[in-house]
Amino acid sequence: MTPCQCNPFLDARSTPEACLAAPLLQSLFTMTQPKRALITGITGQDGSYLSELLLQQGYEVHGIIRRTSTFNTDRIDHLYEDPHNEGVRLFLHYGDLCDGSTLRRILDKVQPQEIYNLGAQSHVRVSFDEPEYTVDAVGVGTLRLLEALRETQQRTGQEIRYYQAGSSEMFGKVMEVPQKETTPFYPRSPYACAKVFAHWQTINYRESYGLFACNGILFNHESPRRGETFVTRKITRALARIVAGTQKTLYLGNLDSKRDWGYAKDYVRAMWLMLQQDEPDDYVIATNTTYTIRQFLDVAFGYVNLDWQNYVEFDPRYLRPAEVDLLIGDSTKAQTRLNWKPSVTFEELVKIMVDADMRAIGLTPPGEGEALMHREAATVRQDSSVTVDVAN
Ligand code: NAP
Ligand code: G4F
Repeated sequence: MTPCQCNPFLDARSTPEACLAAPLLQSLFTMTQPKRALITGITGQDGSYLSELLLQQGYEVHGIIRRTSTFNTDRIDHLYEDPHNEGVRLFLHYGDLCDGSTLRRILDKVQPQEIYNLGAQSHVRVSFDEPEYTVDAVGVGTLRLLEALRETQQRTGQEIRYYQAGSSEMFGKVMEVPQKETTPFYPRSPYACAKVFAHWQTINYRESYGLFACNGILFNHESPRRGETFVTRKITRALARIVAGTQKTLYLGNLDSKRDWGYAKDYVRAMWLMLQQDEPDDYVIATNTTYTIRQFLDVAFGYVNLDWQNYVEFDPRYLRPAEVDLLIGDSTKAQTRLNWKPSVTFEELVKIMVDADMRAIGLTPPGEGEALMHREAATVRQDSSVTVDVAN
């Protein structure tokens, strides 16, 4: 009998029948292995929530982190375990979107089935101060990752699905209200221009090489883990200090721009859903509502019975050379095809953030936001063995 050479799941004594059954055995083996995902930007707001979601789904999660002189893993510390322990499913690798050879090496080693490209210099105002670096990390970084993916997939023959973290900033000086997948882009910052480049590269790789690559066009999404210099978190953090009596004034820029603000946890679910579909596609993820910064201030300060006008002052340093005045999304496509919808309203989001920032500095918050978080955490605990930090 000629021994079977064609499949590692068979040994030399396998019969021809077993050889025919080998593909089935192999796919059964693959099905019982945890899926492997690789996340760039795992230490960011979205990276941390996405890691939680994937671990809850049973994935093995690999994240790329940058070497820094101080620890930058605060948002994922509650998920991290010593890799020497048995059963660990979260692994971190040093790398950078500006370093293509390292990206290739990591892909080669991890061989993920899904990649979520969330890494970015994501601050719009800062992108005017550091345009070259922003475009390198956000734009060219995406291209480096897509190339590494293409090469790895070609070499291994194993499909790698790709998610690109696109932004509503790409709509910029909006050509249509509300904005949907077909609305033309008009980017207004180095960051947004780089995201447009990354968006079209993702489509180009999908169409040229048949990659399963999706663009999420996500509108602003916030949480207690939002970076401290984005306007929502800057407000809720300052408000907590004002209540504590340790801060008197909050300096802000343009209060008239409008944003479609959602809850980050809802948005990472949409990323995952995109990669579970039969076909790759691009989706707007938004709440379909819009509010000014003033309205955010009204709800946040009103929640603790304060009038923001007594505390907020204008500082022109927070203005941008070009502003995006109005963002409001139309996420009908995602709601219809992905069965995705936001679970948290604008008012609820503000309260969640105010409560968390008050609690973080030892105050007792009004509690409506915390009640929402606990309700959600209880649901998650019912179907998961992964520890999730409910206070965050
Ligand atoms: P974030 O909190 O600013 O996190 C950005 C992540 O990217 C961090 O982990 C950061 O690492 C990492 N990073 C920065 N430069 C990098 C580089 N050169 N190489 C590798 N990693 C790098 O952003 P986020 O709010 O979670 O957003 C996630 C993604 O979605 C970003 O691409 C953002 O542009 C996009 N997006 C966000 C929103 C939103 O409203 N949040 C909306 C639309 C699109 P460090 O921790 O070391 O800095
Ligand atoms: O909170 P922001 O800095 O967010 P922005 O510029 O909308 O960008 C965020 O959302 C994008 C999605 O649309 C992401 F792609 C991007 O990565 C980032 O996550 O500013 C929101 C608005 C702006 O109009 C800004 O001019 O708030 C205004 N603003 C007023 N005072 C301020 C301030 N923004 C900041 N960061 N700081 C202020 O003091």
